Amino acid sequence: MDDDTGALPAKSDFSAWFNDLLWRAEIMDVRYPVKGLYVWYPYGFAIRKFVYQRLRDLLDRDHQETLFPLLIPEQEFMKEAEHIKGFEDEVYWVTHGGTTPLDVKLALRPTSETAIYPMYALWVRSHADLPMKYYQIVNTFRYETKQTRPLIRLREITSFMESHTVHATWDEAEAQVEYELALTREFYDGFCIPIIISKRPDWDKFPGADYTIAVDAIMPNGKTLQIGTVHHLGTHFSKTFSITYEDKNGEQQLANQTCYGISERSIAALISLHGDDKGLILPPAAAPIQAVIIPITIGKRHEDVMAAAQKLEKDLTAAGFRVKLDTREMRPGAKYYWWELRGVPLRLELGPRDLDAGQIMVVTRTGEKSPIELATAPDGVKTVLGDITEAIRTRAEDHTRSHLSYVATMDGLNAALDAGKVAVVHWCQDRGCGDAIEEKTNASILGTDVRSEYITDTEGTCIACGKRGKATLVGRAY
Ligand code: A5A
Ligand code: ZN
Repeated sequence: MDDDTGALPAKSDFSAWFNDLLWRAEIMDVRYPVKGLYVWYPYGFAIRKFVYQRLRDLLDRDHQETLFPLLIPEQEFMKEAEHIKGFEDEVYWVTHGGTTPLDVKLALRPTSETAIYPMYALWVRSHADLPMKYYQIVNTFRYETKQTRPLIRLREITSFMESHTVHATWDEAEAQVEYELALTREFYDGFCIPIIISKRPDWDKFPGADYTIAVDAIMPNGKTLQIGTVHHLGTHFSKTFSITYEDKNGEQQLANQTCYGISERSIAALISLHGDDKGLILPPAAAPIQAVIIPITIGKRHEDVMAAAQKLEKDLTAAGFRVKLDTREMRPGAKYYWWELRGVPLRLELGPRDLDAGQIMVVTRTGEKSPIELATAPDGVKTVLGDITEAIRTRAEDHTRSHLSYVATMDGLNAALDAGKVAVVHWCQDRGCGDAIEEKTNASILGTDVRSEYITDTEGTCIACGKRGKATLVGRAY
Protein backbone atom coordinates (compact mmCIF):
# COMPACT_ATOMS: atom_id res chain seq x y z
CA MET A 1 0.00 0.00 0.00
CA ASP A 2 1.20 3.49 -0.80
CA ASP A 3 1.64 5.59 2.28
CA ASP A 4 -1.66 6.81 3.56
CA THR A 5 -0.78 10.48 3.59
CA GLY A 6 -2.56 13.43 2.14
CA ALA A 7 -6.21 13.54 1.32
CA LEU A 8 -8.44 11.97 -1.26
CA PRO A 9 -8.61 14.34 -4.27
CA ALA A 10 -11.96 16.11 -4.63
CA LYS A 11 -14.50 14.21 -6.69
CA SER A 12 -14.66 17.13 -9.11
CA ASP A 13 -11.25 15.87 -10.25
CA PHE A 14 -12.95 12.62 -11.13
CA SER A 15 -10.12 10.58 -12.62
CA ALA A 16 -7.73 11.34 -9.78
CA TRP A 17 -10.48 10.74 -7.23
CA PHE A 18 -11.39 7.37 -8.74
CA ASN A 19 -7.82 6.08 -8.95
CA ASP A 20 -6.97 7.25 -5.47
CA LEU A 21 -10.13 5.90 -3.92
CA LEU A 22 -9.56 2.43 -5.34
CA TRP A 23 -6.51 1.87 -3.17
CA ARG A 24 -7.49 4.03 -0.21
CA ALA A 25 -10.78 2.17 0.21
CA GLU A 26 -9.02 -1.10 -0.64
CA ILE A 27 -10.98 -2.05 -3.70
CA MET A 28 -8.35 -2.69 -6.36
CA ASP A 29 -4.58 -2.74 -6.32
CA VAL A 30 -3.26 -1.50 -9.64
CA ARG A 31 0.35 -2.49 -9.02
CA TYR A 32 0.14 -5.93 -10.62
CA PRO A 33 2.98 -6.00 -13.16
CA VAL A 34 0.88 -6.69 -16.27
CA LYS A 35 -0.82 -3.76 -17.97
CA GLY A 36 -4.61 -3.90 -17.78
CA LEU A 37 -4.67 -6.58 -15.06
CA TYR A 38 -5.63 -5.59 -11.53
CA VAL A 39 -6.02 -7.27 -8.16
CA TRP A 40 -9.13 -7.28 -6.03
CA TYR A 41 -8.50 -6.45 -2.38
CA PRO A 42 -10.71 -8.46 -0.03
CA TYR A 43 -12.91 -5.43 0.69
CA GLY A 44 -13.45 -4.76 -3.00
CA PHE A 45 -14.09 -8.42 -3.55
CA ALA A 46 -16.69 -8.42 -0.79
CA ILE A 47 -18.56 -5.63 -2.60
CA ARG A 48 -18.29 -7.67 -5.79
CA LYS A 49 -19.71 -10.66 -3.95
CA PHE A 50 -22.91 -8.84 -3.00
CA VAL A 51 -23.32 -7.25 -6.41
CA TYR A 52 -22.80 -10.51 -8.28
CA GLN A 53 -24.94 -12.52 -5.89
CA ARG A 54 -27.79 -10.21 -6.76
CA LEU A 55 -27.08 -10.67 -10.46
CA ARG A 56 -27.07 -14.47 -10.03
CA ASP A 57 -30.32 -14.37 -8.07
CA LEU A 58 -32.00 -12.39 -10.82
CA LEU A 59 -30.65 -14.61 -13.60
CA ASP A 60 -31.52 -17.81 -11.75
CA ARG A 61 -35.19 -16.96 -12.05
CA ASP A 62 -35.13 -18.26 -15.58
CA HIS A 63 -31.55 -19.05 -16.64
CA GLN A 64 -29.22 -21.79 -15.48
CA GLU A 65 -25.60 -21.24 -14.58
CA THR A 66 -22.95 -23.16 -16.48
CA LEU A 67 -19.20 -23.10 -17.06
CA PHE A 68 -17.26 -23.40 -20.30
CA PRO A 69 -13.50 -23.62 -20.93
CA LEU A 70 -11.28 -20.58 -21.18
CA LEU A 71 -9.48 -21.81 -24.31
CA ILE A 72 -11.05 -21.78 -27.74
CA PRO A 73 -9.52 -23.65 -30.71
CA GLU A 74 -8.54 -21.40 -33.56
CA GLN A 75 -10.80 -23.03 -36.14
CA GLU A 76 -13.91 -22.46 -33.99
CA PHE A 77 -12.88 -18.93 -33.21
CA MET A 78 -12.39 -18.20 -36.90
CA LYS A 79 -15.76 -19.51 -38.06
CA GLU A 80 -18.00 -16.45 -37.90
CA ALA A 81 -16.64 -13.78 -40.22
CA GLU A 82 -18.02 -10.65 -38.55
CA HIS A 83 -17.13 -11.93 -35.12
CA ILE A 84 -13.51 -12.48 -36.17
CA LYS A 85 -13.29 -9.03 -37.69
CA GLY A 86 -14.60 -7.51 -34.47
CA PHE A 87 -12.28 -9.38 -32.15
CA GLU A 88 -9.13 -10.45 -34.01
CA ASP A 89 -7.10 -7.46 -32.87
CA GLU A 90 -8.06 -8.11 -29.26
CA VAL A 91 -7.32 -11.80 -28.87
CA TYR A 92 -4.53 -13.32 -26.82
CA TRP A 93 -3.30 -16.60 -28.30
CA VAL A 94 -1.81 -19.59 -26.57
CA THR A 95 0.67 -21.01 -29.03
CA HIS A 96 2.82 -23.38 -26.98
CA GLY A 97 2.43 -26.21 -24.51
CA GLY A 98 5.69 -25.92 -22.63
CA THR A 99 8.27 -25.60 -25.41
CA THR A 100 6.22 -27.49 -27.99
CA PRO A 101 4.31 -25.40 -30.51
CA LEU A 102 0.63 -26.37 -30.46
CA ASP A 103 -0.90 -27.93 -33.59
CA VAL A 104 -3.97 -25.81 -33.03
CA LYS A 105 -3.56 -22.32 -31.59
CA LEU A 106 -5.88 -21.62 -28.67
CA ALA A 107 -7.58 -18.28 -28.07
CA LEU A 108 -8.13 -16.97 -24.55
CA ARG A 109 -11.84 -16.23 -24.75
CA PRO A 110 -12.57 -12.51 -25.31
CA THR A 111 -16.23 -13.60 -24.93
CA SER A 112 -17.55 -17.12 -25.32
CA GLU A 113 -19.80 -17.43 -28.37
CA THR A 114 -17.29 -19.60 -30.16
CA ALA A 115 -16.69 -21.76 -27.09
CA ILE A 116 -20.36 -22.25 -26.30
CA TYR A 117 -22.06 -22.53 -29.67
CA PRO A 118 -20.32 -25.67 -30.95
CA MET A 119 -21.69 -27.34 -27.81
CA TYR A 120 -25.12 -25.79 -28.31
CA ALA A 121 -25.09 -27.44 -31.76
CA LEU A 122 -24.86 -30.77 -29.94
CA TRP A 123 -27.34 -29.90 -27.21
CA VAL A 124 -30.15 -28.39 -29.26
CA ARG A 125 -32.08 -31.17 -31.02
CA SER A 126 -35.75 -30.38 -31.05
CA HIS A 127 -38.17 -27.57 -30.40
CA ALA A 128 -38.75 -29.21 -27.04
CA ASP A 129 -35.19 -28.23 -26.00
CA LEU A 130 -36.01 -24.56 -26.55
CA PRO A 131 -35.72 -21.98 -25.18
CA MET A 132 -32.29 -22.70 -23.75
CA LYS A 133 -31.00 -20.02 -21.38
CA TYR A 134 -27.59 -20.44 -19.81
CA TYR A 135 -25.10 -18.02 -18.35
CA GLN A 136 -21.65 -18.07 -16.85
CA ILE A 137 -19.59 -15.66 -14.77
CA VAL A 138 -15.96 -15.93 -15.81
CA ASN A 139 -12.84 -14.04 -16.72
CA THR A 140 -12.30 -13.02 -20.33
CA PHE A 141 -9.30 -11.49 -22.02
CA ARG A 142 -9.23 -8.60 -24.44
CA TYR A 143 -6.08 -6.99 -25.68
CA GLU A 144 -7.54 -3.50 -25.36
CA THR A 145 -5.59 -0.78 -27.13
CA LYS A 146 -7.49 2.19 -25.69
CA GLN A 147 -6.23 3.35 -22.30
CA THR A 148 -6.75 0.61 -19.72
CA ARG A 149 -8.34 1.54 -16.39
CA PRO A 150 -9.21 -0.52 -13.31
CA LEU A 151 -12.83 -1.74 -13.32
CA ILE A 152 -13.51 0.19 -16.53
CA ARG A 153 -11.32 -1.11 -19.32
CA LEU A 154 -9.41 -4.25 -18.45
CA ARG A 155 -7.40 -6.70 -20.43
CA GLU A 156 -8.51 -9.42 -18.08
CA ILE A 157 -12.16 -8.81 -17.34
CA THR A 158 -12.44 -10.77 -14.11
CA SER A 159 -16.20 -10.67 -13.65
CA PHE A 160 -17.77 -11.18 -17.03
CA MET A 161 -21.36 -12.38 -16.81
CA GLU A 162 -22.41 -13.63 -20.21
CA SER A 163 -25.80 -15.09 -20.92
CA HIS A 164 -26.45 -17.06 -24.11
CA THR A 165 -29.97 -18.02 -25.06
CA VAL A 166 -31.43 -20.07 -27.92
CA HIS A 167 -34.95 -19.71 -29.27
CA ALA A 168 -37.13 -21.11 -32.00
CA THR A 169 -38.04 -17.80 -33.64
CA TRP A 170 -36.64 -14.33 -34.18
CA ASP A 171 -39.58 -12.85 -32.26
CA GLU A 172 -38.97 -15.05 -29.25
CA ALA A 173 -35.34 -13.97 -29.24
CA GLU A 174 -36.48 -10.35 -29.41
CA ALA A 175 -38.74 -10.93 -26.41
CA GLN A 176 -35.73 -12.37 -24.59
CA VAL A 177 -33.75 -9.19 -25.34
CA GLU A 178 -36.53 -7.23 -23.64
CA TYR A 179 -36.53 -9.64 -20.72
CA GLU A 180 -32.77 -9.22 -20.22
CA LEU A 181 -33.18 -5.44 -20.35
CA ALA A 182 -35.86 -5.55 -17.67
CA LEU A 183 -33.58 -7.76 -15.61
CA THR A 184 -30.71 -5.30 -16.05
CA ARG A 185 -32.96 -2.45 -14.97
CA GLU A 186 -33.92 -4.33 -11.83
CA PHE A 187 -30.30 -5.21 -11.12
CA TYR A 188 -29.09 -1.63 -11.36
CA ASP A 189 -32.10 -0.24 -9.58
CA GLY A 190 -31.21 -2.39 -6.56
CA PHE A 191 -27.92 -0.47 -6.39
CA CYS A 192 -29.50 2.93 -7.15
CA ILE A 193 -27.71 3.26 -10.49
CA PRO A 194 -29.80 5.13 -13.09
CA ILE A 195 -29.40 3.67 -16.55
CA ILE A 196 -30.21 4.79 -20.05
CA ILE A 197 -31.11 2.14 -22.60
CA SER A 198 -30.55 2.75 -26.30
CA LYS A 199 -29.89 0.98 -29.55
CA ARG A 200 -26.31 1.17 -30.78
CA PRO A 201 -25.95 2.54 -34.28
CA ASP A 202 -25.66 -0.22 -36.85
CA TRP A 203 -21.95 0.40 -37.41
CA ASP A 204 -21.33 -0.02 -33.70
CA LYS A 205 -23.22 -3.20 -32.98
CA PHE A 206 -21.68 -6.37 -31.57
CA PRO A 207 -19.76 -8.29 -34.24
CA GLY A 208 -22.24 -10.94 -35.40
CA ALA A 209 -25.43 -9.35 -34.05
CA ASP A 210 -28.62 -8.27 -35.80
CA TYR A 211 -28.75 -5.42 -33.34
CA THR A 212 -27.27 -4.35 -30.01
CA ILE A 213 -29.04 -2.64 -27.15
CA ALA A 214 -26.72 -0.87 -24.74
CA VAL A 215 -27.14 0.17 -21.16
CA ASP A 216 -25.24 3.31 -20.19
CA ALA A 217 -24.61 5.23 -17.01
CA ILE A 218 -23.49 8.85 -16.89
CA MET A 219 -20.31 9.13 -14.88
CA PRO A 220 -19.49 12.17 -12.67
CA ASN A 221 -17.44 13.85 -15.40
CA GLY A 222 -20.26 13.58 -17.93
CA LYS A 223 -18.69 10.72 -19.87
CA THR A 224 -20.88 7.69 -20.37
CA LEU A 225 -19.94 4.18 -19.35
CA GLN A 226 -21.51 1.24 -21.14
CA ILE A 227 -22.42 -1.05 -18.27
CA GLY A 228 -24.17 -3.80 -20.15
CA THR A 229 -25.23 -4.90 -23.60
CA VAL A 230 -27.88 -7.21 -24.94
CA HIS A 231 -27.49 -8.53 -28.47
CA HIS A 232 -30.02 -10.09 -30.80
CA LEU A 233 -27.88 -12.52 -32.78
CA GLY A 234 -30.60 -13.65 -35.17
CA THR A 235 -29.29 -16.69 -37.03
CA HIS A 236 -25.73 -15.40 -37.67
CA PHE A 237 -24.12 -17.88 -35.33
CA SER A 238 -26.62 -20.70 -35.68
CA LYS A 239 -25.84 -20.77 -39.41
CA THR A 240 -22.12 -20.90 -38.76
CA PHE A 241 -22.25 -23.42 -35.94
CA SER A 242 -25.23 -25.44 -37.25
CA ILE A 243 -27.48 -24.88 -34.28
CA THR A 244 -30.69 -26.33 -35.65
CA TYR A 245 -33.79 -27.87 -34.15
CA GLU A 246 -36.51 -30.09 -35.45
CA ASP A 247 -39.79 -28.21 -35.51
CA LYS A 248 -43.25 -29.67 -34.90
CA ASN A 249 -43.52 -30.75 -38.54
CA GLY A 250 -40.26 -32.65 -38.41
CA GLU A 251 -38.33 -30.02 -40.38
CA GLN A 252 -34.87 -28.73 -39.41
CA GLN A 253 -34.84 -25.01 -38.57
CA LEU A 254 -32.07 -22.58 -37.70
CA ALA A 255 -32.25 -21.38 -34.12
CA ASN A 256 -32.34 -17.70 -33.12
CA GLN A 257 -30.05 -16.52 -30.38
CA THR A 258 -29.31 -13.72 -27.95
CA CYS A 259 -26.36 -12.94 -25.75
CA TYR A 260 -26.03 -10.47 -22.97
CA GLY A 261 -23.07 -9.25 -20.93
CA ILE A 262 -22.26 -7.35 -17.75
CA SER A 263 -18.81 -6.83 -16.28
CA GLU A 264 -17.17 -5.19 -13.26
CA ARG A 265 -17.98 -1.91 -14.93
CA SER A 266 -21.13 -2.33 -12.86
CA ILE A 267 -18.95 -1.79 -9.80
CA ALA A 268 -17.13 1.12 -11.42
CA ALA A 269 -20.52 2.79 -11.88
CA LEU A 270 -21.54 2.00 -8.31
CA ILE A 271 -18.41 3.56 -6.88
CA SER A 272 -18.35 6.54 -9.20
CA LEU A 273 -21.97 7.58 -9.06
CA HIS A 274 -22.46 7.42 -5.33
CA GLY A 275 -19.12 8.35 -3.78
CA ASP A 276 -18.21 11.84 -2.52
CA ASP A 277 -15.20 13.85 -1.39
CA LYS A 278 -14.89 11.69 1.72
CA GLY A 279 -14.83 8.39 -0.16
CA LEU A 280 -17.20 5.59 -1.06
CA ILE A 281 -20.91 5.68 -0.39
CA LEU A 282 -22.33 2.19 -0.65
CA PRO A 283 -26.02 1.53 -0.98
CA PRO A 284 -26.93 -1.01 1.74
CA ALA A 285 -27.49 -3.78 -0.85
CA ALA A 286 -23.84 -3.62 -1.91
CA ALA A 287 -22.26 -2.87 1.47
CA PRO A 288 -20.16 -5.65 3.06
CA ILE A 289 -20.78 -3.80 6.33
CA GLN A 290 -24.13 -2.03 6.49
CA ALA A 291 -23.71 -0.53 9.95
CA VAL A 292 -20.65 -0.01 12.08
CA ILE A 293 -21.04 0.35 15.83
CA ILE A 294 -18.67 2.82 17.44
CA PRO A 295 -18.63 2.57 21.22
CA ILE A 296 -17.75 5.87 22.89
CA THR A 297 -16.11 4.62 26.05
CA ILE A 298 -14.35 7.56 27.58
CA GLY A 299 -14.59 7.54 31.35
CA LYS A 300 -15.55 4.84 33.75
CA ARG A 301 -18.63 3.51 31.96
CA HIS A 302 -16.38 1.51 29.64
CA GLU A 303 -17.77 -1.86 30.63
CA ASP A 304 -21.46 -0.88 30.43
CA VAL A 305 -21.03 0.65 27.03
CA MET A 306 -19.07 -2.30 25.67
CA ALA A 307 -21.65 -4.76 26.94
CA ALA A 308 -24.46 -2.78 25.33
CA ALA A 309 -22.50 -2.48 22.08
CA GLN A 310 -21.91 -6.22 21.98
CA LYS A 311 -25.57 -6.92 22.60
CA LEU A 312 -26.48 -4.46 19.86
CA GLU A 313 -24.13 -6.19 17.45
CA LYS A 314 -25.66 -9.55 18.32
CA ASP A 315 -29.25 -8.33 17.96
CA LEU A 316 -28.62 -6.64 14.62
CA THR A 317 -26.71 -9.62 13.25
CA ALA A 318 -29.53 -11.94 14.35
CA ALA A 319 -31.97 -9.66 12.52
CA GLY A 320 -29.98 -10.23 9.30
CA PHE A 321 -27.93 -7.02 9.05
CA ARG A 322 -24.24 -6.98 8.21
CA VAL A 323 -22.80 -5.26 11.26
CA LYS A 324 -19.38 -4.62 12.69
CA LEU A 325 -18.46 -3.53 16.18
CA ASP A 326 -15.30 -1.46 15.97
CA THR A 327 -13.37 -2.07 19.20
CA ARG A 328 -10.01 -0.86 17.93
CA GLU A 329 -7.90 1.37 20.17
CA MET A 330 -8.43 4.45 18.04
CA ARG A 331 -10.03 7.82 18.59
CA PRO A 332 -13.70 7.81 17.53
CA GLY A 333 -12.95 10.57 15.00
CA ALA A 334 -10.32 8.41 13.31
CA LYS A 335 -12.80 5.55 13.15
CA TYR A 336 -15.43 7.80 11.60
CA TYR A 337 -12.99 8.81 8.88
CA TRP A 338 -12.00 5.16 8.28
CA TRP A 339 -15.57 3.92 7.76
CA GLU A 340 -16.65 6.96 5.78
CA LEU A 341 -13.83 6.31 3.33
CA ARG A 342 -15.09 2.73 2.97
CA GLY A 343 -18.65 3.84 2.35
CA VAL A 344 -20.40 2.09 5.25
CA PRO A 345 -24.01 3.36 5.09
CA LEU A 346 -24.68 3.74 8.82
CA ARG A 347 -22.60 4.63 11.83
CA LEU A 348 -24.15 3.76 15.17
CA GLU A 349 -22.66 5.77 18.01
CA LEU A 350 -23.18 4.45 21.48
CA GLY A 351 -21.86 6.34 24.52
CA PRO A 352 -22.75 6.52 28.23
CA ARG A 353 -25.32 9.27 27.72
CA ASP A 354 -27.01 7.35 24.88
CA LEU A 355 -27.11 4.28 27.04
CA ASP A 356 -28.84 6.19 29.85
CA ALA A 357 -31.34 7.58 27.37
CA GLY A 358 -31.93 4.10 25.90
CA GLN A 359 -30.93 5.22 22.44
CA ILE A 360 -28.27 5.08 19.75
CA MET A 361 -27.21 7.97 17.57
CA VAL A 362 -27.42 6.95 13.91
CA VAL A 363 -25.40 8.91 11.38
CA THR A 364 -25.94 8.08 7.73
CA ARG A 365 -23.10 8.24 5.23
CA THR A 366 -25.12 10.89 3.41
CA GLY A 367 -25.06 13.11 6.49
CA GLU A 368 -28.37 12.62 8.34
CA LYS A 369 -28.18 12.28 12.09
CA SER A 370 -30.99 10.96 14.28
CA PRO A 371 -31.44 8.84 17.40
CA ILE A 372 -33.17 5.45 17.40
CA GLU A 373 -34.44 3.41 20.34
CA LEU A 374 -31.93 0.88 21.64
CA ALA A 375 -34.69 -1.56 22.61
CA THR A 376 -36.03 -1.74 19.06
CA ALA A 377 -32.75 -1.18 17.24
CA PRO A 378 -33.36 -3.70 14.39
CA ASP A 379 -36.55 -1.88 13.38
CA GLY A 380 -34.85 1.48 13.60
CA VAL A 381 -31.85 0.33 11.56
CA LYS A 382 -34.12 -1.16 8.92
CA THR A 383 -35.93 2.15 8.52
CA VAL A 384 -32.77 4.21 8.31
CA LEU A 385 -31.19 1.80 5.80
CA GLY A 386 -34.31 2.26 3.66
CA ASP A 387 -33.95 6.03 4.02
CA ILE A 388 -30.32 6.06 2.97
CA THR A 389 -31.07 3.86 -0.03
CA GLU A 390 -33.63 6.43 -1.14
CA ALA A 391 -31.25 9.32 -0.47
CA ILE A 392 -28.56 7.64 -2.57
CA ARG A 393 -31.05 6.92 -5.34
CA THR A 394 -32.26 10.52 -5.41
CA ARG A 395 -28.72 11.90 -5.61
CA ALA A 396 -27.86 9.59 -8.49
CA GLU A 397 -31.06 10.42 -10.34
CA ASP A 398 -30.51 14.14 -9.93
CA HIS A 399 -26.99 13.74 -11.24
CA THR A 400 -28.17 11.81 -14.28
CA ARG A 401 -31.05 14.13 -15.09
CA SER A 402 -28.89 17.22 -14.78
CA HIS A 403 -26.25 15.78 -17.12
CA LEU A 404 -28.64 15.35 -20.02
CA SER A 405 -29.09 18.31 -22.30
CA TYR A 406 -31.55 18.56 -25.19
CA VAL A 407 -29.92 20.05 -28.25
CA ALA A 408 -31.88 21.13 -31.32
CA THR A 409 -29.15 22.58 -33.56
CA MET A 410 -25.79 21.33 -34.75
CA ASP A 411 -24.23 24.49 -33.33
CA GLY A 412 -25.60 23.75 -29.88
CA LEU A 413 -23.92 20.35 -29.73
CA ASN A 414 -20.42 21.36 -28.80
CA ALA A 415 -21.59 23.78 -26.14
CA ALA A 416 -23.53 21.01 -24.41
CA LEU A 417 -20.64 18.57 -24.65
CA ASP A 418 -18.11 21.12 -23.47
CA ALA A 419 -20.31 21.79 -20.47
CA GLY A 420 -19.83 18.14 -19.53
CA LYS A 421 -23.27 16.97 -20.61
CA VAL A 422 -24.55 14.15 -22.69
CA ALA A 423 -26.48 15.67 -25.59
CA VAL A 424 -29.93 14.40 -26.49
CA VAL A 425 -30.74 15.06 -30.12
CA HIS A 426 -33.14 13.69 -32.67
CA TRP A 427 -31.59 11.68 -35.46
CA CYS A 428 -33.12 10.02 -38.50
CA GLN A 429 -30.73 7.04 -38.15
CA ASP A 430 -29.23 7.71 -41.56
CA ARG A 431 -25.50 7.04 -41.68
CA GLY A 432 -24.71 10.31 -43.45
CA CYS A 433 -26.44 12.37 -40.76
CA GLY A 434 -24.70 10.26 -38.13
CA ASP A 435 -21.31 11.00 -39.63
CA ALA A 436 -22.15 14.71 -39.81
CA ILE A 437 -23.05 14.75 -36.12
CA GLU A 438 -19.89 12.91 -35.12
CA GLU A 439 -17.63 15.07 -37.30
CA LYS A 440 -19.13 18.23 -35.91
CA THR A 441 -18.51 17.22 -32.34
CA ASN A 442 -15.64 14.85 -31.95
CA ALA A 443 -18.06 12.82 -29.86
CA SER A 444 -20.00 9.67 -30.69
CA ILE A 445 -23.54 8.65 -31.31
CA LEU A 446 -23.94 6.42 -28.30
CA GLY A 447 -27.35 5.09 -29.07
CA THR A 448 -30.70 5.88 -30.56
CA ASP A 449 -34.31 4.96 -29.84
CA VAL A 450 -33.48 6.01 -26.30
CA ARG A 451 -35.50 4.66 -23.42
CA SER A 452 -35.20 6.60 -20.24
CA GLU A 453 -37.57 8.16 -17.75
CA TYR A 454 -35.40 11.28 -18.05
CA ILE A 455 -36.05 11.69 -21.76
CA THR A 456 -39.59 12.42 -22.82
CA ASP A 457 -39.28 13.74 -26.38
CA THR A 458 -38.67 10.37 -27.96
CA GLU A 459 -39.32 11.73 -31.45
CA GLY A 460 -38.54 14.96 -33.26
CA THR A 461 -36.77 16.43 -36.27
CA CYS A 462 -33.34 15.11 -37.21
CA ILE A 463 -30.75 17.64 -36.11
CA ALA A 464 -28.81 17.14 -39.35
CA CYS A 465 -31.43 16.84 -42.12
CA GLY A 466 -34.79 17.83 -40.67
CA LYS A 467 -36.55 14.53 -41.33
CA ARG A 468 -38.31 12.57 -38.57
CA GLY A 469 -35.86 11.24 -36.02
CA LYS A 470 -35.63 9.35 -32.76
CA ALA A 471 -34.14 10.55 -29.47
CA THR A 472 -30.42 9.84 -29.64
CA LEU A 473 -27.55 10.22 -27.20
CA VAL A 474 -24.41 12.00 -28.34
CA GLY A 475 -21.54 12.05 -25.94
CA ARG A 476 -18.08 11.00 -24.97
CA ALA A 477 -17.84 7.45 -23.78
CA TYR A 478 -15.24 5.58 -21.76
N1 A5A B 1 -20.95 -11.74 -25.72
C1 A5A B 1 -21.49 -10.44 -25.52
C2 A5A B 1 -22.37 -10.41 -24.33
C3 A5A B 1 -20.39 -9.44 -25.36
O1 A5A B 1 -19.23 -9.79 -25.28
N2 A5A B 1 -20.77 -8.18 -25.36
S1 A5A B 1 -19.79 -6.93 -25.15
O2 A5A B 1 -18.61 -7.07 -25.92
O3 A5A B 1 -20.59 -5.76 -25.41
O4 A5A B 1 -19.39 -6.93 -23.65
C4 A5A B 1 -20.38 -6.93 -22.65
C5 A5A B 1 -20.12 -5.84 -21.64
O5 A5A B 1 -18.85 -6.06 -21.03
C6 A5A B 1 -20.00 -4.44 -22.23
O6 A5A B 1 -21.26 -3.84 -22.35
C7 A5A B 1 -19.15 -3.72 -21.20
O7 A5A B 1 -19.98 -3.24 -20.16
C8 A5A B 1 -18.28 -4.83 -20.66
N3 A5A B 1 -16.90 -4.77 -21.20
C9 A5A B 1 -16.51 -4.93 -22.47
N4 A5A B 1 -15.17 -4.80 -22.59
C10 A5A B 1 -14.71 -4.54 -21.34
C11 A5A B 1 -13.40 -4.31 -20.79
N5 A5A B 1 -12.31 -4.34 -21.56
N6 A5A B 1 -13.29 -4.08 -19.47
C12 A5A B 1 -14.41 -4.08 -18.69
N7 A5A B 1 -15.63 -4.29 -19.15
C13 A5A B 1 -15.80 -4.53 -20.46
ZN1 ZN C 1 -31.07 12.99 -40.76
